[in-house]
Amino acid sequence: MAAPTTTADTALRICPFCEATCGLTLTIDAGRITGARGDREDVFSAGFICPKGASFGELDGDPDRLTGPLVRRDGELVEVSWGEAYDVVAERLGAVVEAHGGASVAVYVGNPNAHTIAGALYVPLIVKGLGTQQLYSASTLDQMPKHVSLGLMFGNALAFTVPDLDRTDHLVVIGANPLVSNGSLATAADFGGKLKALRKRGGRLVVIDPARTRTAELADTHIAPRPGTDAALLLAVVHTLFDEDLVTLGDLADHVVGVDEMRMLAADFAPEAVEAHCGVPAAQIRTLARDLAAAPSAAVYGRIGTSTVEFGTLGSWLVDVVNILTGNLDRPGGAMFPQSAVGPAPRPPKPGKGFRTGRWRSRVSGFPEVLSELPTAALPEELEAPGDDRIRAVVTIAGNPVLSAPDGERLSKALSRVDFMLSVDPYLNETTRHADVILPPPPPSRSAHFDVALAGASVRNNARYSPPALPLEPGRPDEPEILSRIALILYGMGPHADPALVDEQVIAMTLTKETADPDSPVAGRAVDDLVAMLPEGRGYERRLDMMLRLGPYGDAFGAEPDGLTLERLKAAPHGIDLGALRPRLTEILRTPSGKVELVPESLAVDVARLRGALSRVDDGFLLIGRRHLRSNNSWMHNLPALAGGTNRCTLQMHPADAADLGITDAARIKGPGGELEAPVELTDAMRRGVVSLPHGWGHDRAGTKLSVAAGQPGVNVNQLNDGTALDPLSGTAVLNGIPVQLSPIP
Ligand SMILES: Nc1nc2c(c(=O)[nH]1)N[C@H]1C(S)=C(S)[C@@H](COP(=O)(O)OP(=O)(O)OC[C@H]3O[C@@H](n4cnc5c(=O)[nH]c(N)nc54)[C@H](O)[C@@H]3O)O[C@H]1N2
Ligand SMILES: Nc1nc2c(c(=O)[nH]1)N[C@H]1C(S)=C(S)[C@@H](COP(=O)(O)OP(=O)(O)OC[C@H]3O[C@@H](n4cnc5c(=O)[nH]c(N)nc54)[C@H](O)[C@@H]3O)O[C@H]1N2
Ligand code: SF4
Ligand SMILES: [Mo]
Repeated sequence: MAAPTTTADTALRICPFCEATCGLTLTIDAGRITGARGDREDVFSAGFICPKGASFGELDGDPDRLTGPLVRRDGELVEVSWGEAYDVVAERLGAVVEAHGGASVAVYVGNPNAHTIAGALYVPLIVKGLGTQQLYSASTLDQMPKHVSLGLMFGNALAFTVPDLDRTDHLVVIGANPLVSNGSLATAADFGGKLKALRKRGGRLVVIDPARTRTAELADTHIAPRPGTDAALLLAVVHTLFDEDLVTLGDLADHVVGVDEMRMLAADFAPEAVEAHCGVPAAQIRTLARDLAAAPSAAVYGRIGTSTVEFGTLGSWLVDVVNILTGNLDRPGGAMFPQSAVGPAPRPPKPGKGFRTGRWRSRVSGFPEVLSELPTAALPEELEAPGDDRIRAVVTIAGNPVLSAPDGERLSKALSRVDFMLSVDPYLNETTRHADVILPPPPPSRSAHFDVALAGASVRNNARYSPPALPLEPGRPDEPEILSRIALILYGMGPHADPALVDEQVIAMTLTKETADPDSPVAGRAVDDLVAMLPEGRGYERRLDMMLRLGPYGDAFGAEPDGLTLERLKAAPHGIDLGALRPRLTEILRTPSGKVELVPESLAVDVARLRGALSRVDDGFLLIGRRHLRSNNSWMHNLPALAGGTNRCTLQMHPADAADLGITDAARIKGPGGELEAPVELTDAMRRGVVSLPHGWGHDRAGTKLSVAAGQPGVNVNQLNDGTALDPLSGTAVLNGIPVQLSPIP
């Protein structure tokens, strides 16, 4: 018997597959990832892992992952060398930009960009390089309402209010299912364990969800409202707090304006006035308010079910209004502001410019820009619309909007007609099959990792860095290099220029600005001296080091000798714990008044729209979504270990509803955008009148390379949605609470 030629090895790697950011220990054998387990010494996740993380090796080594670039020749996508692929991008994207300007290029940015260094540090440079106002992302299918409400209330659209899970006495989860999603905009490994610990220390958990989810099963109280009614429900909680004299601002009193306006705004939202609309008894709403007010500390936490709905911005806002009126914002056990190690160092309090939307508008429907983005639900119409200022080319980076966004068929057709489409994506899937060039990043084992985007949403401050677990294959670029080369093309330097130039330019610009800012930790210092202190090596490492050193825990380039640098972080492979969340409202506030604006004007105006909806009590059946522990939006159905079993694309409905309609095994579902047929799963966990179908399925299209997913394609729920229903303040698509008609399939 031949002796083994290699020995098994291990490497630490933060998992990039959801917001929990668990530290994993990967097993490596013969240059492949053969296993993954939770890293017990990780300062943040302490050994937690879920089925997706455990499948790291399978995902990393999926034979359907693209190993090299594809370029369309005579209608067919063929493999070419990296050099050739970049040349095609330079020529074709360059031609579009030269003839029509970067503004004629639309960019779609998908969810995994929130989980990669490349997404955080390089995607913005491409958007800037184009100078386009045609920016679309998964945010308008997700959390944009929260950005808007945070922007309006605090003057800071990125300052997430996160429940202090480890210390709260009373948690209200509305429209989230963290036992399955593993938490979102509340970065916590082992969310379920934290909820169990809350109950064990005598705290209470309330879950508000039309479905009795796994999270609801764990709760003391489960409230099951009609979908789409969270804003009315929360406004009735606000009403009750005023009505029963339960408002206690505590330490917030000096920092909040608009309390009286809030009282008036909530005046006609008594629990008794909304109970029919919400489908929740008034007494239950009053109890919800009283318990929140009585708890020593409490936090309301809302997510997808509160966000991707008709009144998404109002609901997201009211979550924090309740946190404020019960005195729970910015205090331990309440809703707090995390402090990212790569965020800016705190500056002295000062009034800001506030938050504005609508600096430009979409061409067809006139939707306002929000955080420089237009609604993804409007992308099909924007692509179809003729005119000299029409979209000529599309770039997608880590996104699959054909399945994730409303009316993918229409989007699919429109994408097939643009002059040029470039996708940066490891898979040939429902969206990228339309591309003229696909540039695949290497598998995650060969990328470095730092959670730039998620560190600002963590329930405990921490910093962790994983270098690549395996080296890049010879000749294969990593994603920072791929995106840098696209940026170089847009800067007019050509794709073969040194990608380090991109990073050096960012570094020079950032340090020039910082050294000129009297409130910066490096105020007045010489840029060259600071640049000389950055480590040799890859540009992203130099940039991360710069960000850490300028950040709130940083060494300020030597001025704080014990402070954080990338080198120090690398010396702590299980991460550095930076402590529990601490109050920091005054650092956050950048409203013109310098106070929390409890009732921003545009929100007060939108309450009138909500008032108009209260008379709606019975829309027939309403469709909502759901996630599965072994899913990740549209892109993990190709792994045998994750797809199949209970992770299937079924319509869940209450047995009594099914009996009424004569539905047994399968149903036809008709929505505003189309019709589908799906197998039915009967469960009394669904509220009567509500059905649920997961998203990310519908892998039955020609021209993709998803051999496992194609075997069990499921149907695309978003085909039921025509995309016309939007939350107007944020441009976010309504993905929950869609009216549908159901009929049996004989
Ligand atoms: N396993 C797994 N994990 C994931 C993902 C995945 O696909 N699979 N996706 C990741 C992503 S991109 C995100 S954004 C997060 C999302 O994280 P979560 O928001 O926690 O995930 P969901 O499971 O969508 O939970 C939304 C809940 O809202 C409920 N709901 C629907 N409509 C309403 C309503 O009108 N009111 C109320 N109160 N509830 C409603 C649904 O029944 C559902 O239980 O999950 C992330 N994690
Ligand atoms: N009906 C309904 N629709 C929904 C939702 C819902 O709850 N209900 N949820 C919405 C939410 S919250 C979200 S976030 C969106 C997600 O919307 P998208 O981000 O558009 O969709 P994903 O399925 O996450 O697609 C991710 C893409 O990134 C690629 N990818 C994976 N890793 C990498 C990487 O490291 N680099 C690059 N370049 N590419 C990579 C994958 O191959 C895939 O093509 O879907 C939304 N759609
Ligand atoms: S919970 Fe999220 S971060 Fe943790 S192992 Fe699972 S997918 Fe990875
Ligand atoms: Mo998301």
